[in-house]
Amino acid sequence: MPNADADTVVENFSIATDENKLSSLRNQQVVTLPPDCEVWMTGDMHDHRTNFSKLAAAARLGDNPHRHVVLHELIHGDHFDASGAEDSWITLHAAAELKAQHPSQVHFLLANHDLAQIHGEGIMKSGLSVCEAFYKGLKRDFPEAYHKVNISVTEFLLSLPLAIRCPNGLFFCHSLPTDEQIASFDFTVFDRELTGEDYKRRTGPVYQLIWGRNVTPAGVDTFADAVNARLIITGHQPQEMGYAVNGERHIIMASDHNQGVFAPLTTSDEYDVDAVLSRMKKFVAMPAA
Ligand SMILES: [Mn+2]
Repeated sequence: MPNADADTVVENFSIATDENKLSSLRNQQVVTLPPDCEVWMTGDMHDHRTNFSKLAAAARLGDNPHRHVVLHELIHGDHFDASGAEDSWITLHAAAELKAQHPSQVHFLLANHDLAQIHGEGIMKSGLSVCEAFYKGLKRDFPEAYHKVNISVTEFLLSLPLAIRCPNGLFFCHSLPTDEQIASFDFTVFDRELTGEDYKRRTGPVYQLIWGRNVTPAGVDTFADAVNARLIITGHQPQEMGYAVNGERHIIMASDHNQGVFAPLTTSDEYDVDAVLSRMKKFVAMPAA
């Protein structure tokens, strides 16, 4: 059982939600980081508690006020009990708590698992709904306060921005639409309020952005030019070796296993793909937190 009571959990999610929405770095669905800062980019975390702890400990955000950390797809991992309850709310809450403690330094990206959890359906694993398993974990751990905890989780997930930009042209988002979708993609999605239509399966630009797979380097070029990005870093597609290079302007990262990586970068240095790769660190090589 986690060492947190329902009121504390709800309070941390609520603070993190407000900080996500009200950040002075945020304009509509995009957070723009300041120049001359560090930014530690990660890939999907999927409740990998060791990697999350290592990252949070190594970042020492309190001692490094110019260091930013980007997190995404924290939920839906491998911690199931015998009844099928899954408690990745623990890592999501740890991240929300980190945001509450260092609001201007911790940033999130909306991911497809978040959207599935908001809707309560949409992703199956071994024939079981991972969203149902997540609910079961909340019900097991907060039998009295389940509804209010669940609402605070949903509101937190809904408050996550779609993208993060840096002054040096780095652009971070969870994934990219397919080539076919990019041809008619609604790029205004980054710069306006969202509606239900934006989240709609297949046709909504939010859905396309966070569910898309297998974009080609040509598609990346079109997308990157449209958002005025030099280099795009995403997660979403699993990477056994921790990362993959997709042409000259796109790197895919994973942070959800031992060989997973993170990339300590800056918001002002100019990077090409090789320069980012040379900065990457594997979680397995980091000291235990
Ligand atoms: Mn994903």
